[in-house]
Amino acid sequence: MEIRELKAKAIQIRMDLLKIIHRAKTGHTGGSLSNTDILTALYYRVMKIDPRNPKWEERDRFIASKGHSVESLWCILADLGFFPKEELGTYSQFGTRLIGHPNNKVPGIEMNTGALGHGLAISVGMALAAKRDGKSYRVFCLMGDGEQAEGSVWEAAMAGAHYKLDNLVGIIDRNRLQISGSTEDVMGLEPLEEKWKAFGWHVVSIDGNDMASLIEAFEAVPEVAGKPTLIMANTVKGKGVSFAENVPHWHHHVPNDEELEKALAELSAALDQLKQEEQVQ
Ligand SMILES: Cc1ncc(C[n+]2csc(CCOP(=O)(O)OP(=O)(O)O)c2C)c(N)n1
Ligand SMILES: [Mg+2]
Repeated sequence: MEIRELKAKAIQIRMDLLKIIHRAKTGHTGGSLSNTDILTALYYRVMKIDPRNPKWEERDRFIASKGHSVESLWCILADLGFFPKEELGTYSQFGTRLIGHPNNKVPGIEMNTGALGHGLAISVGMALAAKRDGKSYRVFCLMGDGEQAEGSVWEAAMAGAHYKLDNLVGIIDRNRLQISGSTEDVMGLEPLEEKWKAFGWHVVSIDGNDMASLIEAFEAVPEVAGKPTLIMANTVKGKGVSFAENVPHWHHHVPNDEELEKALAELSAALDQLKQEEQVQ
């Protein structure tokens, strides 16, 4: 997909995820909106995947370490045909596969995640397995910035550099908020990029809601042979919905009827704007 198509797709995914959260009356709205552009870039352009063959051995792997923001992922997997789109209506209902965190009973999900701090260690193992098996697949692991307070992240970071895993890409959704407020108030992280560099990673810092920057950063991997890459994706929590942006309680606030209507109107206006820009070009 081209950049303009990816931008439109990300808006569509934001609309879909708001609808499923509203219907289920539960979800992690802010973090799903902040990582939508990252996931859209990966799933519609960067990763080698085959929705008709989810267990294809050569596939790139994605680990959603910040598993709570699963709604954008469910909407993307459904849109790509990993499972029927109608199933999205069962999200968080009794007996569904589409629960509030990634569940490996769903095609396209590699690993059950949701307890923060585990995804990177799993990703290190997968990337090491690829090297040892002589395979060319890459492993992409999306972490939260609040998640960086977990010590296990740093053990995995050390191992990733030790084993020279240049097929491993860590992405931090650096939206500067976690569940209870600013990351810097809850557990100061800065200087975060320097910490990753000190742990032996190649660090790239970008606007994580800008599609062109995401594609450029992902397509440059591996920029440094023998080093894992860390993409610091500077994002806005709640991105795309003006009244949710940077508002801590939208971490798991569920839009009411009025908020949903307003949010969908804003997003469809953004879609119209994109179309107009295309016509001008
Ligand atoms: C081990 C663990 N402790 C606590 C939680 C509860 N929890 C869910 S989301 C969250 C905040 C995560 O913040 P961040 O990583 O910044 O994610 P984002 O801002 O992208 O939503 C917490 C503490 C959890 N899922 N796992
Ligand atoms: Mg955060």
